[in-house]
Amino acid sequence: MPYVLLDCDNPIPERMKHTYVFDPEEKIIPACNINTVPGDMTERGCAFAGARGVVGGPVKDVIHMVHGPVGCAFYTWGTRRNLSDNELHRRYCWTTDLQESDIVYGGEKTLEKACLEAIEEFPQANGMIIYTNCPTALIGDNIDAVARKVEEHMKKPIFPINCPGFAGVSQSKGHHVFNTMFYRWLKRKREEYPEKCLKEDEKTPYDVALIGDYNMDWDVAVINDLFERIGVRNVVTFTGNASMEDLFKLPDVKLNVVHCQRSAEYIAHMVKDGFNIPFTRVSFFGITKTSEALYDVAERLGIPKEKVDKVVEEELAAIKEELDFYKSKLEGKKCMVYVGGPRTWHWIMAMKELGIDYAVACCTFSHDDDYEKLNINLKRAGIKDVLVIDSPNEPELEEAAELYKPDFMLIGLKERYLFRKFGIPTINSHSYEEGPYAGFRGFVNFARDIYKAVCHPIWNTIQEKEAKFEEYKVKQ
Ligand code: CFM
Repeated sequence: MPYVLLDCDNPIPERMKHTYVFDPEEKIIPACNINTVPGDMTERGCAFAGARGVVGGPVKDVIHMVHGPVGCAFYTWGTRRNLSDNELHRRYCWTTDLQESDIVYGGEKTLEKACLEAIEEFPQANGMIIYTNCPTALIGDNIDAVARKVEEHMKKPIFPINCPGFAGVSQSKGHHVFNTMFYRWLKRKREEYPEKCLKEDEKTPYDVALIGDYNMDWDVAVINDLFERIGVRNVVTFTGNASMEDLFKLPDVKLNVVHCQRSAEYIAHMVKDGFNIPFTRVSFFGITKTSEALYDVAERLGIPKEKVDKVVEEELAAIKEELDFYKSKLEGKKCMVYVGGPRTWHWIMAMKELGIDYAVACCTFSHDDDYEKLNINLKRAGIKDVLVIDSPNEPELEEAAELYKPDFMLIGLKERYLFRKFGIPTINSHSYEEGPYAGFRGFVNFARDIYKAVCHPIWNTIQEKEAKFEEYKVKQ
């Protein structure tokens, strides 16, 4: 039986179907993307956070107006380190700061006033995204009507998105809602603003859109550089460092290249159905995956393989020495990974390339297809006995760490202090320590950050202290 019940889950046995030990001979998909069981202190985020913080937030040149109480606006304002080259981006937090009287009498007027004020204050903004959250969705404020009215005044595109926190079981629902609503809106708006679309004579046979990359620490710059060198032009990234105008060009390319296949594959499907543009799924983490991605994109666009050979060769030569050094330090170490979902499998080969054992994989909001990919990639890498936990809570993470004794954890900001107190080095795997981590050169940064965490002398000091303490206890 591959499913396991961790000791801490004795009071909530429902958690057993979320927890399994990977066995390549068995086809296991855990219970996932379902309601959290009462009593399980989940670490999941809300649907609003998925829409505002993950997919919408990186759009760099718009006013992100959060219609609701100020807390949701502030919490999703500065939580991810997605960078851009626009001065407006992430320097300001816009919200209607809803009060009790708005809840009683309706908040539409307050929203309209806030939008008009923001437009006046920030004439450089090239549009607006208006988000609802739980209270404004509950009272039924019509943000679409307000958006239409304000857009007449602003004369720039305004995208209203109704995605309150309670729209789904996790932030993953927010990704989905953003994709769907944005696509439908974009299809209409392209007719209203034809000048923002790519003209026929501006198109090339080598145009792609990178779907589902949010420019963590300039990952997009690394990917764009590789694309350029093999002769591919990235017209727009959905949504890392994207401007509103860039996003209008999403359906004007030859191929969509999907990086994060959880948060953004939805829109790739819709663009395929609506505009007949094919898409391909890739990963840009580690040597194998990045090379495969480049060969795949080149093949689909009719670019000769030799062109990619040359770039891969150059890149490998450039990173070899440094990478060999980190590998020599990290070989045989054991890792535990806890991220949203896709990166658990994006990083399997990357860890293998560094000689690291992959021991535990935890996902906050994965769906069936993510677990399928996790299992396929583990199998392909010849790894077994990996403990997998869907939407883990803190006691489960602690127990997993206790059982598997990882040498380090690829984990987020919320959990890292706890595990550091346990003496386990951690690397910020969401917005990175010092990225970019994508592509060949990014992989060296990733390896360096793991090395810096794992081989830091502080851990010896702790071990010495612990040994002394043990000695002391024996003497007592
Ligand atoms: Fe996609 Fe992401 Fe991820 Fe994600 Fe995220 Fe993220 Fe993630 Mo943190 S979009 S699903 S909601 S790859 S912020 S850049 S690292 S949990 S595995």
